[in-house]
Amino acid sequence: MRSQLIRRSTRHAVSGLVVFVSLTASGATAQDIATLPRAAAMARTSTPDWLVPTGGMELAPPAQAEAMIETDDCLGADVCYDLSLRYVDGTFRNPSFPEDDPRGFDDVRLRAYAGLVLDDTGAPVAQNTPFVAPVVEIAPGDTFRLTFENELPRPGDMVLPGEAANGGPLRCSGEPADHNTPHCSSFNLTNVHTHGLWVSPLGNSDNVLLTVNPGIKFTYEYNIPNDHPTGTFWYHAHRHGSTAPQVSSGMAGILLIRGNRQPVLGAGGWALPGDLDVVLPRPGVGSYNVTFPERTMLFQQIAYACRWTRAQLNALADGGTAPDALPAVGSIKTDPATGNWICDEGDVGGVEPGPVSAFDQLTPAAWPASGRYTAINGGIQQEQPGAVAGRVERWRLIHGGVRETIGLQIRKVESQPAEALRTRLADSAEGRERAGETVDQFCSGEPIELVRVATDGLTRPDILTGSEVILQPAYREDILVSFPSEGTYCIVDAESAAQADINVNDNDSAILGFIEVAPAEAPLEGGGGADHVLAMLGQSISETITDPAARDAALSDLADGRLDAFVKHRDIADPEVSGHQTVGFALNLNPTGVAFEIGTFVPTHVSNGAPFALVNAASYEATRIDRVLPLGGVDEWTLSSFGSIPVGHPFHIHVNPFQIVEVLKYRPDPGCPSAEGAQGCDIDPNDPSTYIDVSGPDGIEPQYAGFKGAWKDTLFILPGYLVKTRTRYERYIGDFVMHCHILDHEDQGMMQNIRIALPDGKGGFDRPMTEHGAHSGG
Ligand SMILES: [Cu+2]
Repeated sequence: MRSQLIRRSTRHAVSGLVVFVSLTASGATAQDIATLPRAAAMARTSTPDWLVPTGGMELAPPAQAEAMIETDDCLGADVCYDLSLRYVDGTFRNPSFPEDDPRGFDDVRLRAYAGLVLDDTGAPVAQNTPFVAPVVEIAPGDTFRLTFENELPRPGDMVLPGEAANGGPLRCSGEPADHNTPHCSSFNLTNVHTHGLWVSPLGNSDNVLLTVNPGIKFTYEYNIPNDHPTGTFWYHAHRHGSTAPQVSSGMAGILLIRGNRQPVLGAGGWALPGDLDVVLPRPGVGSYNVTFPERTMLFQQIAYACRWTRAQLNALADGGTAPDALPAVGSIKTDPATGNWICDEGDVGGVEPGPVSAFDQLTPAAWPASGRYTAINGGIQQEQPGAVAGRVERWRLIHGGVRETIGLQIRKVESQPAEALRTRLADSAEGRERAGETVDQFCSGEPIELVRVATDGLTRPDILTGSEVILQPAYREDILVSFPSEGTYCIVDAESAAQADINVNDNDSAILGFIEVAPAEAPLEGGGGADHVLAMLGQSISETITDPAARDAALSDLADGRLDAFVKHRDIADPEVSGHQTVGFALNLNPTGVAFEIGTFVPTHVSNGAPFALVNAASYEATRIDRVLPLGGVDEWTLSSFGSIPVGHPFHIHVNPFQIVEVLKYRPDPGCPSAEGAQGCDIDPNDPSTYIDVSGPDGIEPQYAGFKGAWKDTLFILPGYLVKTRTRYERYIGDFVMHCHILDHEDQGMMQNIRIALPDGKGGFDRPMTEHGAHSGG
């Protein structure tokens, strides 16, 4: 992806209301395969230092854009963006049908973020990718103001799929008795979450307890502290009850924080962290011999469906379909042959509340059944251009999807001409069930080495190299990639082990996109793999770190495979820990349905089972504060997954990230953790010898290998494992949430309210406070 940065004068020419020109955004077409899906950058109204190229080059604006929205003035150093939420029309490629079949492209109408970008002439226009929000780029020290307007219909004005009892339009009425029950009345209520930012959770800041109703315009203000880490973050909708349907509609965008801070070496080691951006300069920003072109990929799982209308059912009946063979009005259209969701010519897909069950498009079974593919920056199976063999690229990967684990691999197209792959993708009618055959047949090269340098936006203390990056919902990973030779490469979502997949039954592997790689500019030494990447990184450190002692120390670290100079958070050692928390996720099938709960747990000594017992499990209650934590405290959190439905849950907590201490495999089945010993299945929570730590670089669970010591904000908690993390409650007080990032789980109750209070536990809050669950220590 080309640079997405846009310079703007402090007060740009267009202010106040601008006539909205066109709402219809054209989506992917056959021709787009040859161009690229590129996320446009959102227009900003000030120019931070890092945006000014020192090499005398101007940065290129985004290539295409179409509509126009209103803009706003912004004074001084503030950084201001405008964002609207409204229905947007577009088109998605449906690879289950050939391109020349009318069903090869589906028309959709989805709730979407509509932002402002600049076109080639510097004029503000709406982004060209309708279902991936514009990129936000900010810097430490910025005051980031986001003026957000919810232009969706009010709940009472919604017309739902299906029909009313009198045959008229079906309206959304009433509200559910329980706010964890999916209901149409929530679908158009929203707010904005800046995922991974270390900012205040209160007031106008990253406050997801706020509701922005239809018709409301509101300005968020995020004060990004000067010591905020730079990295790969994202923003998305987070209103309880509508998070899953809205993010499943594409209501997510890339949020990058960039910086140019040099690391500072002190007497006892690194005194101040530097920004990884310093040693990964992009082409055209500064003038360096070694540069790292950048691609940011937002992966989305847009779960649109088309539904039967009364007129279509009448036509079926007129055509001779027996009445008892007719689908229900408003039900999801499926292909009788494959069960995949289909849209007929003239249909418009959406993410809407079903007439029987509001979340019928968002169940665990729905996504695999749908046959949908994960999109990259709003495009399905599109080409990512501009790669050259031997160049080292920085890929910023963001899992902005809801319903599928991604096992990212890059594999070369071998033994087949690239044109055959294009033809295959254009002509195939295979559906997701057989997508893996295409991968096997065409993307048969060995996966290339991926050099992992940051996770969840935060620079890793140690570099991790491997052939696959497992991305769970909300994960980010910054990887360095160098293509060893020219040719065509597939971006593959490899099939995961069933347990490692959020659906516990992964889809077959699939091609998510592909890349044409031009010949190397000079002969490649060492084949262009991880060694080449690390050599180039070393050259760049030599060139970009200005203090000689710091340069030598950073190079010495690199020789040990470490990036300590660029790690924001210091390790949390045992003596610093002042308290403990336990978190047990539980998905329980009970007589009234499925309960989505979080509780705490206590150790118990057992044989052949989990050595912990879940207690105080409950679903989300908006008026209850589940944990009160002291500002300045440092807690060790122990997490596990329980429940009669044994699935993993991605734990996400707002405000403060956590460091992974260890991930312990304790379940005796299928193999006893202490190997063949006779007592191997006797689990004692107080006896560390009954566990295996799988978080080291050679850990046996790929999901966790190499995570020890890393800082993250989201972590998949597999059943049968015990995850220990530590976190500091720094700087910010207030109420916020932690939750499962399978967002339909969150909407249905797998969430807790967290309060960070002043160190004495008081803070002048006037809401009634009831503590729930075990709050031990701290
Ligand atoms: Cu969950």
